[in-house]
Amino acid sequence: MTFLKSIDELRGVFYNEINKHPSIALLTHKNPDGDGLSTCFVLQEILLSLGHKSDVVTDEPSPNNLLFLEPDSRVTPFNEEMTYSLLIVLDSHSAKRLGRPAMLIDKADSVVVIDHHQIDDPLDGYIYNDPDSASTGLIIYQAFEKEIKTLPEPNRLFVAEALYTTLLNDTNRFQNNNTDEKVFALSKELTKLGISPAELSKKYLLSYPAEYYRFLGQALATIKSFQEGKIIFFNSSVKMLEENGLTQNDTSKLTNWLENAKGCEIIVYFRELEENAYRLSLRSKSVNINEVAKSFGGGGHILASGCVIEESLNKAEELILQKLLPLLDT
Ligand SMILES: [Mn+2]
Repeated sequence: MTFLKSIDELRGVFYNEINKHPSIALLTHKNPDGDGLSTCFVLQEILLSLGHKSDVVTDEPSPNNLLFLEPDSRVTPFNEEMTYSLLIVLDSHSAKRLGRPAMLIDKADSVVVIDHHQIDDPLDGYIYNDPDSASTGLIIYQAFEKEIKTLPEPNRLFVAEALYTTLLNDTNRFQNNNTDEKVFALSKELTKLGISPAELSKKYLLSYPAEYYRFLGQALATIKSFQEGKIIFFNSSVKMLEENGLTQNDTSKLTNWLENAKGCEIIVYFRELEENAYRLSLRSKSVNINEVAKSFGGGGHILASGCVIEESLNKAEELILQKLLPLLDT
């Protein structure tokens, strides 16, 4: 693999690769979100304006809170027969996070990765990774500002809205610690391009069906707190999803609802995938929980990570609590 050290290097590789390969697919991680999927759409628009057709390949339904970006008209569902010579992977750098579309890697001639997660088990390809960027969308704007500004309307407005969505998503609407000067600078640029921040914030937050809120209530009703509320655990079951007509896709971002819980340092959401298998979302205000996720084969960011544990809920909670308690002592 080759680590690209600057935006100029990334641009050089990008232009070289897109001109060399006859077919291009854009991929993001499993449980596509408002950063990964939105940046795929942005890059698809940029590529199109440069005369290159590309497919955004996903293997899952798009999340409800992105419906305003009309994802169904933009994605190509994965199938095992498909093949592309160039893959551009966004908001992820590891094959194990890509789900079934990872099968495209071996068939491809070249892979370019643009990401901002802590490096762990990277793909073989060109990698541009900037953990100091709050979203992958921020990197894309940095790299392709010129191309974005010269897009025709209404494509430019769509791209600006999608980029703002990456900020809403990855800063948890400007509440996470990664909300910095660069986030506001990009917000300003996007506002100048014509987005309505208030409208987008509402669309992104309020597009849930009533059943979602009932599910949320059920999940929040499982809250357990430890160490005087410094650690909060909660969970959801497959049954809760089924009785509300929802899918695993609807479990993303649930930790957001608890992020301002008074005195809370660490939140862990245990979502049941199947019997005795839980996917965990770990969120922290200050301590590094990426190491905890990594010790269970997962990863992510210093303050926001995830992993899967194949145990009963009780056992999974016990295992995690053992790892978390020493972190709060220091
Ligand atoms: Mn991201």
